Amino acid sequence: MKYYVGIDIGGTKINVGILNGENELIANKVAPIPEDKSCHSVLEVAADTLCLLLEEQGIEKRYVFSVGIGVPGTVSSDCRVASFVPNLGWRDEPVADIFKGLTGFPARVLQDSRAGAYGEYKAGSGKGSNALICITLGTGIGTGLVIDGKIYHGALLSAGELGHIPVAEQGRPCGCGKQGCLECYAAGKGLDQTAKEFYGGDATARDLFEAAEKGDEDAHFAINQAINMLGKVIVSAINLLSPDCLIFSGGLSAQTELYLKPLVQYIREHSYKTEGQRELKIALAQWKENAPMVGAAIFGKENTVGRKPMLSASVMCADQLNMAEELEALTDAGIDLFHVDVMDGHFVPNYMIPPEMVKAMSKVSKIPLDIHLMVDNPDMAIDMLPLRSYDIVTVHFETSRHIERTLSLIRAKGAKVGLAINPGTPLSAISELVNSIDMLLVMTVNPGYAGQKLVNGAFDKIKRARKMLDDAGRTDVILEVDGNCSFENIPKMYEAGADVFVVGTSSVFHKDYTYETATQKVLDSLK
Ligand code: S6P
Ligand code: MG
Repeated sequence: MKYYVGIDIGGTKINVGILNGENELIANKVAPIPEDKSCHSVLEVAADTLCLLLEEQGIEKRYVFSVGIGVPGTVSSDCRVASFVPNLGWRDEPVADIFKGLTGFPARVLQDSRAGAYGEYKAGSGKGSNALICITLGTGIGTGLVIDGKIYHGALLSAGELGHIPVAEQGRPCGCGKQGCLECYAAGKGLDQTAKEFYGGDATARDLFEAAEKGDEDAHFAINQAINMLGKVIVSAINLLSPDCLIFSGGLSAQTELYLKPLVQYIREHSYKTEGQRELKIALAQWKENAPMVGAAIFGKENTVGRKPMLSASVMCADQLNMAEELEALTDAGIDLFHVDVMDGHFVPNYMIPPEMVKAMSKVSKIPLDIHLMVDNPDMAIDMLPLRSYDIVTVHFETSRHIERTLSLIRAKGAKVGLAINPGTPLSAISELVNSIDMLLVMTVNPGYAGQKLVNGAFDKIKRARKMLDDAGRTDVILEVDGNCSFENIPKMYEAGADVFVVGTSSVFHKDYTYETATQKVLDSLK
């Protein structure tokens, strides 16, 4: 089971929600924006709220596939940095990286109104449309566009700023630095201002609507003026884009009789139409105030390459005389990594794959090498290995007196850092090292030979290993299992929390199957 998290960061509150694979909202939780509005503090609250929500729902962290974060401002094109969030005073904040640091979850960032539009397009009132405009009428005016199934950001990334179209010469000053912007008249803050001008003091838009309801002509007139301004701008957008769906959300859209209905009427009367043209669908947001959170979750899900099971083919089980052909056949079968066992006859009672052979393998294949060092002098072996940035070198905890130093030698050579433990080594022995590794290898047989039986308690140890990593906030560390990864055991190991399976004689090299059919059989069992 996988879950997808959506977080909507607003001006005053943070809405955190969890979706399942069917884009159904399982639960959400709202927290106030802290007094200190710095990016780190706000994300800390978001992270804590998420942890609490996961706990309440009994969802383990490892089942969280992705996180999408909606922010009220401009976002960089790589969806990681909030470039400008005026209401919170953020500039160039690496939101995705900060959140990953706090929780370990991979995150993607998106402007909130675009997130709202995407949520409605994917799972709400806009489902099935080809071009959608979603307008949030709140304190300001937020606009999200989805065109041909894609969020439209604009070449300069600022598409959809309808709220900042000028509607009055030398008009009211706007937070954007200009004057006379639409949202200074037709959104919540604009109507608040109008109410103040009418009634003075603390009057708000609510007073204006109440007066209009009671028949006050001036209030009515002022509201209709606002509607006309907004209507004109929306008609321009419709005439420019020819959408088939227009969605409204936000507090003001709940003013049905006095605001929304006359606005829709204005739009229908004034937008350009050809004869026989399909009717533009105009609807309220199905997800209401949850739309940006839901949209962010779906966006995160679609833009995250999350944890997926990977197969690492143990090349000591291949035909040693035809290694190049074997590597090719395994690649064609869909193997993700080549597991290379290096044994010195000391740490384990066997000899295997020397550095020269590793070098030859990395020359003929682009697939990452997953080098499993079972040697008494790992520092020397690391020094001899030819390594690429995407190769992983794994050292046994039991083989180094200064294990942290050994791990840093791998890091210094630019490769990924793995740490292995024998069946007899407790997880507590490596708890200090979780922040120094990219992969943890839990041995499910005693190292040395292929074709052995699983040791007792293997599944439980995998579970505890995953929990230890999750608890340390290292949900990104890959968990590998090695030894008797059979057709039968792999799904159970996956369920227990392993990501990478060293496949040997008990699955991919099983004598009754070709590499291709065996690989497929394993992958099918993990669907
Ligand atoms: C064993 C070695 C392993 C084996 C693998 C074989 O010391 O580290 O990588 O090659 O476990 O798999 P199987 O399916 O034969 O147990
Ligand atoms: Mg191995």
